[in-house]
Amino acid sequence: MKMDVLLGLQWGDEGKGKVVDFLAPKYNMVARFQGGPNAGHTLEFDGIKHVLHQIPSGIFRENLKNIIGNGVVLDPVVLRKEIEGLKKFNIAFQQNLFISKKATIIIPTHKLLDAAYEKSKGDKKIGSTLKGIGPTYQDKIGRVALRVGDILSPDFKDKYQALVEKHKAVLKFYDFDASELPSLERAFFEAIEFFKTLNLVNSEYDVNQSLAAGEKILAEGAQGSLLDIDFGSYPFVTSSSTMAAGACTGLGVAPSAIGEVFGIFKAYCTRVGSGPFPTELFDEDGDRMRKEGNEFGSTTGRPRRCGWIDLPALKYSLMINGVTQLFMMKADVLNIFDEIKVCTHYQVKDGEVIDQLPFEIGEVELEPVYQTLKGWHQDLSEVNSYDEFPTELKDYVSFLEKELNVPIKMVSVGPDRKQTIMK
Ligand code: 2SA
Ligand code: MG
Repeated sequence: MKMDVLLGLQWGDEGKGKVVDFLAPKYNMVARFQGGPNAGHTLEFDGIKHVLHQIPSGIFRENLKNIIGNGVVLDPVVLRKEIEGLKKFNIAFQQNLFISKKATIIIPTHKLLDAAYEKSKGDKKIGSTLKGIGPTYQDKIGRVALRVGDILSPDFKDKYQALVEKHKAVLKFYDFDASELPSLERAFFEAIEFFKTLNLVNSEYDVNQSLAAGEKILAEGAQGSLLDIDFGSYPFVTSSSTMAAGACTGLGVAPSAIGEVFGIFKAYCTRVGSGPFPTELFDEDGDRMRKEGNEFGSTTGRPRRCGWIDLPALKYSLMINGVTQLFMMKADVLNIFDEIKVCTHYQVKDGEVIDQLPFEIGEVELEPVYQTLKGWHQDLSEVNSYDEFPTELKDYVSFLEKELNVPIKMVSVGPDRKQTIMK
């Protein structure tokens, strides 16, 4: 069997959680391969809205294993809170949740460092979620990080202390107030004890054995391709590999074992945090999108920047990920518009018209070149099948499919599980 990969094609918040939850019954296992508590995956069913940060979005389905892979950075305090918050739903964590011993641990000073680095950057800040993601991956690559398996070792506290001393020196360099640390450490060590009660495994074996046994796995991406550490708008990116290839390194699965690559995109664009966003709207249309789409960060509550769909950026994501199927989310948010704009090219200021993302995307001024389509101006909440879609929405879907050259298999018309229309 092959492992399918599900990814966001924009700057995160495309609606990945909803799609994983929707597809989950077809799978035996859902696995997270990168990112950490900076993710906020929203799922809605039976009138309840759930936001997951570190736990894979397959957790609400019975008889489905959920894996947190080696590529993830994990905050034990957040994980504990998340698991305790889900207790009332009678989820069988002992049977259904498995954590890689090779996943990296976020310790309290990583969060302080995240804040110190951001502060030192002034108005050039990344707009990090301040969850400690960057500093933790930095330590992983620097070969000094603590991994989940380390918590079982008798010298865990010594290893921890050695790392904290280094961090303290850096915090001092940045003249950063670390007086919060003792209380953060108390919560951290309590969470570590809780952590020891969970299934800590060599998940690369679980994943590969499951594939060998003919089971189906869905790898669940977090953030989006345009935030990828290599291909995103560096330095305004997250610190992990958010692309399809990241699922191989983040789980220990061979590239030849990848099956479908599901690309999730919004019918428009949003971005939270700093960095280039060519189609960003600063006018009333942008405000209407934010309001209609409830575009506020599910982890930090920050208002998201909004704009029209960006085809050069989407095509780039399709290229680096080898996407085989597209899922379009939040089509209903565009119900309110008379006209729908699609950015097909960029006009470089005092330069040529291009359809590729330039290396200097952060420095050159790009004016989007739009093609305008007619809006459908119709409520979609009662629509049950693709045939019932208004013509203008069908035209929008066909236009995108033609441009992107990948089939759009599903269109989401609302937050609920049921508001998912297959094509
Ligand atoms: P970080 O914290 O180091 O990963 O931040 C680096 C950049 O990556 C962006 N980023 C995100 N963008 C969209 N959604 C994310 N998750 C949360 C959500 C965001 C929230 O799902 O709603 O609640 O604010 C996410 N995580 C990281 C971040 O904005 C920086 O630009
Ligand atoms: Mg999100």
